[in-house]
Amino acid sequence: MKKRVAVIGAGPSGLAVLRAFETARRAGIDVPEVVCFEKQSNWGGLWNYTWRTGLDEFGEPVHGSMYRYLWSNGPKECLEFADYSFKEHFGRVIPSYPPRAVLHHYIAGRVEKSGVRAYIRFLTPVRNVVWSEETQSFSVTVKDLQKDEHYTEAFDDVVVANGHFSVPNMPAFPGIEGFLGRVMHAHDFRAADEFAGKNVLLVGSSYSAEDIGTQCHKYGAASVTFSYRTRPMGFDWPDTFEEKPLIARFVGKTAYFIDGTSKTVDAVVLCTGYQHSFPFLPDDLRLKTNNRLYPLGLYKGVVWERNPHLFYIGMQDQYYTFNMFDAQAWFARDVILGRIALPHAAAQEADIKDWRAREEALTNPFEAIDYQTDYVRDLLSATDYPDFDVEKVAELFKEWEHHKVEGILTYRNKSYPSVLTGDMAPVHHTPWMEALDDSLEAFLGVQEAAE
Ligand code: FAD
Ligand code: NA0
Repeated sequence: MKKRVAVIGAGPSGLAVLRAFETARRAGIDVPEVVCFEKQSNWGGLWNYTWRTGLDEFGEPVHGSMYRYLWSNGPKECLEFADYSFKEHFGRVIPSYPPRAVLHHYIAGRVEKSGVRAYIRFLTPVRNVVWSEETQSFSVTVKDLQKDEHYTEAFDDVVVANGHFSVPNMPAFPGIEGFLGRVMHAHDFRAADEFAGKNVLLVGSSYSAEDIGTQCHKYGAASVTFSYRTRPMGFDWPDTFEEKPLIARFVGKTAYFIDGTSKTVDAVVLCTGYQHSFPFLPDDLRLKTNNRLYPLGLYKGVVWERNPHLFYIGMQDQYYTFNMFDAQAWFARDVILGRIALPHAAAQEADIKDWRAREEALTNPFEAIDYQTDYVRDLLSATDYPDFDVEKVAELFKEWEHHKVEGILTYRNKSYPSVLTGDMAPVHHTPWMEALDDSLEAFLGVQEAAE
């Protein structure tokens, strides 16, 4: 009987797995039957925007954490698929920081062309995964949301690609229950217009806080206050921004910080990160980690150490995204196809410990970029995923870091060269702070007219 592989999730990570198998199949290799279960009605994962928050029309938790007016926070040249350039997709060069809809178009375009949609069962969340030692296979139970029915199928291998920026990490602060205004997590933030003219407090000092704060400013917030736990972001913020330490308590609409200062605000957005969540997995198969560059338990960051038939894609904290998911997917595919032989348990353990020790010694973002670059290079060396110049990508990431320090509101106006085609991206027709329309048509259409 043909081997069967289940893929959980059709976001960039799950789609990378489908693409990897399809590429092998088209090269004449005998590949297993692949079935991808996706709980949403379309592919693209977080990039598939939804206006919904809370529960969806089926009572399922809404996966989406992206919001209107979201533009890529890193240069597209750092995430370009090595087997499908932006130029190939759009037929011409485009600026370096596209809005969400443009990146969704790019992600979808590649898989549309490789015809993998037929392998995906949409509106089908995975509910339960059980491993049988006896049959050496998994029973995967899913729900067909449209038919309102559960069913179970057997698989030889399971690839978990359900993302890890969807289930909020929600701390509480004394008095927050009495806050006289809007309180939400970044997961439920949808549009900055809501905060025009308002004073907004963002808890956290990472990408969500930085981006939602600048969005609120762009769309007319009266002031933006950040509250950090460990250290401030330290950018050269405009005058209406402030960075404060942790909140001690709320009284009415006023936040009191641990340094004794206070700020009266209209809304609080908890930009406090996300939890890895796998409610469909039993404890012995379940990755337990926080958001970091090298979670424990995964050989090469991909293969579940305790069961080599289980794989995880995209579970690391991410500088690299789409191209790293591809490198991981190609690796998982080749283990499943028997083209990569796994070393014995002690060697796997030693490899994981080595990567983890290196991760723990990192002291700044530049070292972290080099570290993830090494990781991607290591994966690339094991498969036939098209080689790309990871050293050049690392340089672009470092330039990006410098550009953010130079101007947190202007870095998205910069351009970078493609490491695949060598083409320099054109400057966008409108500076990011003035580009209020984030549609694909506005981004590409006016560009055409401007050329
Ligand atoms: P996801 O995109 O989360 O996709 C997971 C998929 O699994 C979803 O389709 C979901 O519906 C499905 N799923 C979940 N549970 C189940 C289940 N039980 N059964 C079946 N299906 C299930 N990265 C960048 O490179 N550039 C950016 O600018 C950028 N911006 C971001 C902005 C925000 C607000 C966030 C939260 C993340 C951003 N990212 C960005 C990082 C993002 O994580 C990756 O780009 C990418 O979406 C990760 O892909 P994924 O497939 O691993 O996960
Ligand atoms: P993210 O910013 O949502 O990005 C996810 C932050 O939360 C850290 O600053 C952490 O502080 C803080 N925090 C956690 N618990 C806290 C508590 N109890 N009190 C106060 N602060 C607390 O999450 P993280 O994990 O980076 O930071 C958590 C992903 O979303 C990223 O990959 C990012 O690229 C992506 N993203 C992209 C965009 C765009 O592209 C926008 C938003 C998010 P500490 O003390 O641990 O440092 C536009």
